[in-house]
Amino acid sequence: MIHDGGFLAWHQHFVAELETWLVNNGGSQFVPVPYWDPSRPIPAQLDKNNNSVNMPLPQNLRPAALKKISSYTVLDHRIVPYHGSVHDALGGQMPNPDTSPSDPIFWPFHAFLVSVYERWRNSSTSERNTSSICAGVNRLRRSIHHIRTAKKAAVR
Ligand SMILES: [Cu+2]
Repeated sequence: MIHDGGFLAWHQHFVAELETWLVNNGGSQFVPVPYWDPSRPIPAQLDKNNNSVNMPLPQNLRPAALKKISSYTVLDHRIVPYHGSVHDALGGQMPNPDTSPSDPIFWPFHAFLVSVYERWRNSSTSERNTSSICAGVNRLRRSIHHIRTAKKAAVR
């Protein structure tokens, strides 16, 4: 796990890598990777000896608070401790940074963190995207970018 300032950007990239792989290997129906919110029970198919955690997003990462976060660094510093506690509480392979990506819940959990990051990007006044229409357009632009990147990778 990366616990420095690049945490969120790195995880977004990591999830995107998996999505690219899925697109190139006949798994595009799983893209975008669905997210798992740690306040919900772990879906049975994804539970490999994990503990049920019931750990909702802390108040300071919920939508109202997110809107007031003015910098990436502040967001990153709020999400890192939550991320670490959920990893540790989940058990299975999740507490071990060397093996956690082999735990099925790893990906949907990180897709969830990426969704918090994207919600912030779309709501932050420090970004250009202040209206919901712009947010929709930006989402679309990102998926198109995704597909293009995936196609390029397939040609290589
Ligand atoms: Cu992690």
